[in-house]
Amino acid sequence: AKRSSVTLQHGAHRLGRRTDPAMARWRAYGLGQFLHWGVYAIPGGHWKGKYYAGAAEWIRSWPEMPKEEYDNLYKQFNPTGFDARAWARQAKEMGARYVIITTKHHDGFCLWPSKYTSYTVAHSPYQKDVIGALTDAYKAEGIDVYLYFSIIDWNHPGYRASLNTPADRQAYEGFKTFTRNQLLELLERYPACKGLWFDGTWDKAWVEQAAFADSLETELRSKIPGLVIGSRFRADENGKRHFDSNGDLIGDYEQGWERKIPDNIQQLNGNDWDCVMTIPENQWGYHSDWKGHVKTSTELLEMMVKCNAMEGNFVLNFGPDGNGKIREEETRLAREIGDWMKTNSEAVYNCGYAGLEKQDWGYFTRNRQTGKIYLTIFNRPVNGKVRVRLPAGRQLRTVRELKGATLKTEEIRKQEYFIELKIPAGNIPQVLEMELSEGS
Ligand code: JFZ
Repeated sequence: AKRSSVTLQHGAHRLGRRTDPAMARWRAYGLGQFLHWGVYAIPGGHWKGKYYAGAAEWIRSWPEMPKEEYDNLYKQFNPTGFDARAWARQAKEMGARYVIITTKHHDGFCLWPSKYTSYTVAHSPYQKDVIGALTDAYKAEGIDVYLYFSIIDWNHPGYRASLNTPADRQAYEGFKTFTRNQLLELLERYPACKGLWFDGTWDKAWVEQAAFADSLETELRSKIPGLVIGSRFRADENGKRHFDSNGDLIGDYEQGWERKIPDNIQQLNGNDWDCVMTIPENQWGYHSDWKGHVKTSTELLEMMVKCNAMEGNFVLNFGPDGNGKIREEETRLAREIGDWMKTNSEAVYNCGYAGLEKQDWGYFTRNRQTGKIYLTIFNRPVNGKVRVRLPAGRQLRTVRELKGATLKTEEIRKQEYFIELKIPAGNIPQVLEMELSEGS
């Protein structure tokens, strides 16, 4: 049944996925790194001996935090331990193919020397352009750079969450001009940037700017061919976010999977998507004292492959400290993930949905170019035999370890097989490659 559709001025610009090479490149990343860094890394989730239980990058909004004191923290921003190349090397070692960097979070502090505000790194004791250093360093490692930008800006005098009076509206016009200037400035300064990751777009004031945001998005896209922008930038004229009033995705990929992963591929309606994930439960910026569960590398690897198996990119967040260092826990996880990626990344890069039903032992992924099908085993059966079911018309031809032996298989019933694993049970997810043939 055809759904009813309304005519929109500012809805989706396109139905279905982008098919151009820049988007194919985005789709092939598999694994990305998110970086949340700003002046919130200085208090690191504490103020005057008190513990802030919220996300560290939100500490300014805490009643215990005097706003004038927070807004002067930049005078202490002097991360002498910051080495952009060390971060980039670590990301490369982990296997990240792209990075998303906070140029400006909700607090408004700019990690680049913006000429439209004095609340930037240029006016801190550090002075140097952090975004420039990171862009160069990641590029040198072959990692594509995406810029995170918060529309919410607690520092700008014209920023409003809602527009209730003519004076608000007037102030907000100044804020819109400022926002446009900053975005154009970023693309001009960092032309290697492959895309923008927008945030802080849920306020009523911004949601009402459908026409402005739509024309700004078009303008930004005209500056860098192939620029990738997700669904979290603009709303349609009815205030619908991510999906317009017809249910069609706004932007290039669904950007709503924040610390959560869809259960099945049907939920995604064929759209591209990313999942951004924290290592502790909900901390993006540096919090010196993580409470609660901290994810392990095998948990994170499972999340990544699960995303890949449903055509998504997995983006793991890092929150460097106020001195510019990446904490020990994050460094260890990056190394563990990288160790696994060194042997197994062919099941990740440019791999997506294999067209086979999800099974108990783990995830199928399929390389979009070669068509090779991989099995990543997270739940190893106690008998050491992986039970694989295939759809009618397809038969199992061979299964092998990556760069290893062919494994013994047994047809246990029609279109259902045991694969006998060779390596002993352990805590490292194993990847197998499988060849199928047509036939019943
Ligand atoms: C936002 C920020 O507020 C947060 O500090 C962090 O930068 C994160 C990546 O993005 O937080 C969100 C945004 C969207 C959702 C949840 C938290 N969401 O869509 O569920």
